[in-house]
Amino acid sequence: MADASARPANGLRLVMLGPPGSGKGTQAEILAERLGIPAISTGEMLRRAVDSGSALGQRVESIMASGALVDDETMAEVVRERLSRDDASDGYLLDGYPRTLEQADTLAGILEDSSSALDAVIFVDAPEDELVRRALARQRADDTEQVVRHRQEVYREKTAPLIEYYEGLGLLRRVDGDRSIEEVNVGIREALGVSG
Ligand code: B4P
Repeated sequence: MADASARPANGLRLVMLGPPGSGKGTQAEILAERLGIPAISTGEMLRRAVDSGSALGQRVESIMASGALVDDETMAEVVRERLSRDDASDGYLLDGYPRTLEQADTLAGILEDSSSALDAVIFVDAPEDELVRRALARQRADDTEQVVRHRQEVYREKTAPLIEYYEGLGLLRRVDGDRSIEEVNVGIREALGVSG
């Protein structure tokens, strides 16, 4: 990637990748605020759709509750629409998307259509026992132990291949997520070469 420090921070296009419970949502919000770019969490968007009872929410509610992934076509529509909004025209931090190789292809297409490119993919990881502990401590509706374990399996099967994919593109920045929230945040900023 181009050295992130060589560009204005608010022009960055970033992806936050990691297993459920790795802290990616937590870190995305802190980092996006510091960089002045929107944090776009597909998990959060889907939860809001479920809460509002919209057609999308009704379609995805049981899928999310089971720990499975929402289908790639639906996610493509959701993300394409969100990234077309004005606030995403000058950078964003995608949290939880892409989650499959097909979604990575879709994102590559969206970027190509707008003649833009990703600057970096931040990969935050932690041991599975810690991931499960965090998710269970959070007690969200989709955080029962069975669902949490299933989400880890889905991650290993469908999302983990993205690590190699983005490594191959020279975009991957690995950060140890098994530390305090502040320490992880410092690690991410060091990995990106952004100060502050
Ligand atoms: P997400 O909302 O993305 O859920 P998540 O993977 O658990 O991550 P989240 O960001 O919320 O939690 P975090 O690790 O920050 O997805 C939910 C569901 O939506 C998916 O299962 C799927 O069904 C659907 N979905 C979303 N995107 C999709 C896509 N692209 N394709 C298909 N389906 C999709 O934090 C976890 C907990 O750890 C928090 O309580 C936090 O406070 C704590 N924590 C964070 N950092 C910590 C640290 N350093 N130390 C201690 N605790 C920490």
